[in-house]
Amino acid sequence: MRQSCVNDAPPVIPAPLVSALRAARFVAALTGAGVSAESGVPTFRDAQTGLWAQFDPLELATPAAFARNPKRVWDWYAMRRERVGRVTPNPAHVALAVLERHAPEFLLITQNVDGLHQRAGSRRVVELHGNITRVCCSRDGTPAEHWEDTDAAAPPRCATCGAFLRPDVVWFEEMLPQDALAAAEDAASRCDILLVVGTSAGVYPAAALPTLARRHGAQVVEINTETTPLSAQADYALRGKAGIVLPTLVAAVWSASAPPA
Ligand code: BV8
Repeated sequence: MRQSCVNDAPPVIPAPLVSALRAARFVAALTGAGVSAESGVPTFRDAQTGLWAQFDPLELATPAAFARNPKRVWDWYAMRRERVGRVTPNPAHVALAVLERHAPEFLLITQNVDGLHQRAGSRRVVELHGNITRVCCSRDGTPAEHWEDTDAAAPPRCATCGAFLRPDVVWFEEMLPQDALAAAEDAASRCDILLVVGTSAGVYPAAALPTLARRHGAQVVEINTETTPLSAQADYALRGKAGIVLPTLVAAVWSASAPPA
């Protein structure tokens, strides 16, 4: 069932979906870059701007790119880290934090690396692809709390072993953190409803989670401004901006009831 909001008007949330969310024991959410778009964080597929316009993210976010030109990759992440530090969560992030307080069981599975869900108050968060605000040793993953980015030709180095530091994110062709993926797959297998918000559903294994949820009997609700490869298999496709649709959905389902203490 498709619902659209035209010109940012809040969508009508289908009554069966309202009832299903009220009755749901376990609600899970899978988010992508679209949930941070209204905070001013460019989506992964947005055209890169300025110095980075000539690069495809798929060619920067890889171990080979880092091995080939560590300073270029380090600087791309430093620019994105600085940008993320300047933005704030939007109503979509806040709505998911409110939803967490209402649902008997809830898990937020994010592909995003910007940390905005936690800044909006979400506590049950699984970061499938790491977090751009964290930095670690490129040799053994040891977290680095402080670093001096003073060398114009190379990334900062690990204070312990001298290897280059790197962003604590999962690059393409790197394995996801096993504990994060296991928690996400468990939630997809057990949830009653999976909200899939602001993702082009094209990066695996995250993109396989909605299929896993449906296979285990969950209803899948897609919230996106556009149609994606997931849209056809979603039980509900709410077309519109996450910052408008999610608050509307949460209000329609739980407005009458205060969140449990
Ligand atoms: C792995 C961190 C094993 C870094 C990221 C061939 C077929 C299938 C799979 C593969 C294949 N070849 C290789 C693979 C595996 C590969 C993959 O899936 N590739 C894709 C490109 C085909 N996956 C991997 O490599 C993963 N690891 O599989 O390990 C392995 C080992 C060796 C070799 C092969 C496999 C690791 C994947 C993790 C990569 N790291 N991020 C960084 O951020 O720099 S992924 C990165 O891109 C994001 O984290 C995110 O996950 C993804 C972008 O997706 P979205 O979040 O969906 O963003 P996007 O811009 O695409 O879409 C935004 C959506 O929002 C749009 O739909 C838009 O309409 C919507 N929208 C916009 N505004 C709004 C909105 N919606 C609502 N409201 C709005 N306001």
